[in-house]
Amino acid sequence: MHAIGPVLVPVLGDQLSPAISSLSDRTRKDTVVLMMEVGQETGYVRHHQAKIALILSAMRHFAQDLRADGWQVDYVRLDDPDNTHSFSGEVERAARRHRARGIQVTEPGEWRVRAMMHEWSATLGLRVRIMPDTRFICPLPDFFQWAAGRSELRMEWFYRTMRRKTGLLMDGDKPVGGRWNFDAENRSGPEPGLSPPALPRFTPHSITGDAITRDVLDLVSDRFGDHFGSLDAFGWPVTRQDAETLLDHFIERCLPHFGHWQDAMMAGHDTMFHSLLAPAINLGLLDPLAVCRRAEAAYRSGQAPIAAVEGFIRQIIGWREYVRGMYWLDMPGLAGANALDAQRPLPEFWWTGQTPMRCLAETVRSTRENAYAHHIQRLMVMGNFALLAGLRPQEVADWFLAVYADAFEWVELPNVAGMALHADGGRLASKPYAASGAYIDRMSDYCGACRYDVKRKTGPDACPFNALYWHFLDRNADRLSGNPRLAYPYATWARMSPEKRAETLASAEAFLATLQPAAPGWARSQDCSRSSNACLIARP
Ligand code: FAD
Ligand code: DLZ
Ligand code: SF4
Repeated sequence: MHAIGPVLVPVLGDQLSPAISSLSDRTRKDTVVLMMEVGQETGYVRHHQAKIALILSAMRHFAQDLRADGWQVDYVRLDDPDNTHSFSGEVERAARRHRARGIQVTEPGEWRVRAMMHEWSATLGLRVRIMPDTRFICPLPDFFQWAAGRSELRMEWFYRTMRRKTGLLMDGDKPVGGRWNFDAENRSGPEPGLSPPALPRFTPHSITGDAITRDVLDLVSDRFGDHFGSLDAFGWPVTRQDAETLLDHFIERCLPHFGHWQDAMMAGHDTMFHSLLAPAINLGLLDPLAVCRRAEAAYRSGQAPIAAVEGFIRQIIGWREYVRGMYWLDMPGLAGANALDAQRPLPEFWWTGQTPMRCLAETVRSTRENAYAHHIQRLMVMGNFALLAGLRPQEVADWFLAVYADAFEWVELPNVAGMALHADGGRLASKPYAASGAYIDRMSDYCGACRYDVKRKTGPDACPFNALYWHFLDRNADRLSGNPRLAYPYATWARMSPEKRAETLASAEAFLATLQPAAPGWARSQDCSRSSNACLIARP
């Protein structure tokens, strides 16, 4: 390629930050920004309709902002007849179009995409500079150094290094309030009369409407109307300004109660006191450190208690940064991990929501309507069920990647394979998050109106989580009974009479036999392994 033109800067759909590293040292006159709507990304899993709409609308708004700021933006739309529908195909076409002399790009959030980028230099014959994603607080080399030589990679220790590094909630070198972690004061179950605030909704429901979002919603319902989920309640922030408004709402109305009700679940209250900021942060509309500084300011001005603010900041500079490090440390193996040899197919009701188990039905409903469920619904309802029922990790991970607006593999996979399913053999969590119905009953108001009885242990009317819990421990005894954190439940299981144990296992087996496997094609329309580039086939 005869290259005399500008430097081409591809900006991916989750790199929508004006401070993105790939633009940091570029001049406007010598740069073409390339943004690409491609079938490969809309189709490598069959994303929730609202997730596609959110990303495409946010991309189009970001391109508009960049142009207004003087950048030349080459924007390839999904309906462009010449669209090759892959990042690599579009980068190649644009490099020719602009006779680019080189490519500069911020590292992507997915292993699959990084593998593509590594091929560009050879296939295009151009210099390709891949730059670190500086929106994360912990650079990957620092994370790898932190992990090197440690036998246990626990989030809590990593989190303390992040507190020291950022100075968040620190008094000199001491944590504010004398403790690093205030979880003991958090995590209450729901109380009668508790009324979480209504959420602000954004375009196109605002009075002025938003032509970009309306166009995108039409495009998505035309092209992806057969994907899981609904667009009816679409209200995600698609611009920086709207994301800031959501942040204001969270800081004022929700943060003061965030910790206390962090794990509580109430039917019909899909968002409780959660922030809903993950999509905006993951797309780049909000800076995670700035979000944490706003939360800290709320504590320092007396607007929110330390337990709430510490709990919230831990999720972002602790968990979020930690899972990102673990993803890059453990890929590509993490995508195929299955330490508990779980082989059951994903049940159909994960897509349809048609199950008499009210906790699961409520969570799938919220997921379908909003592309959202909060953390404890993801972990202790969907994840716990998948763990106890022994669902195949790769099918569970595909589901999570497809259905949530905030799902990108770097954050979704460690949470699913590591935190929820223990498929990584305990690298991320020191014990599986396994729980019987009693936990869900304590933390939610679901059980009262459920067709199952949470107090019954066995039989067709018993809450299925109860027998499944023991079935899980029993079938994994070789792998898990040596874990000191599971000594108590294993001792309890051992104390049960052989008859009671047999009845419990039979009850679990009877329930498992009723699960209908999902029809093929809900999550993926082609054979596409996460750790390969097999899904490069264009899917317009
Ligand atoms: P809040 O409850 O308000 O929390 C504040 C912020 O903390 C979030 O916005 C997020 O940025 C961060 N955060 C909290 N917990 C985690 C965590 N475990 N890992 C990383 N960041 C965290 N989060 C995603 O962003 N994308 C995913 O695909 C995703 N998949 C998940 C799958 C499973 C099985 C589990 C258990 C968790 C998953 N999470 C994921 C983490 C968490 O559930 C979501 O970040 C959170 O529910 C998003 O809603 P929120 O913005 O209202 O969060
Ligand atoms: C998730 C997604 C979707 C649905 N569509 C696009 C798209 O058309 N163009 C784009 O640049 N990015 C999209 N994305 C986000 C990418 O999948 C994401 O940037 C990579 O997976 C790297 O994290
Ligand atoms: Fe879920 Fe069991 Fe409670 Fe029903 S009884 S809502 S299945 S925990």
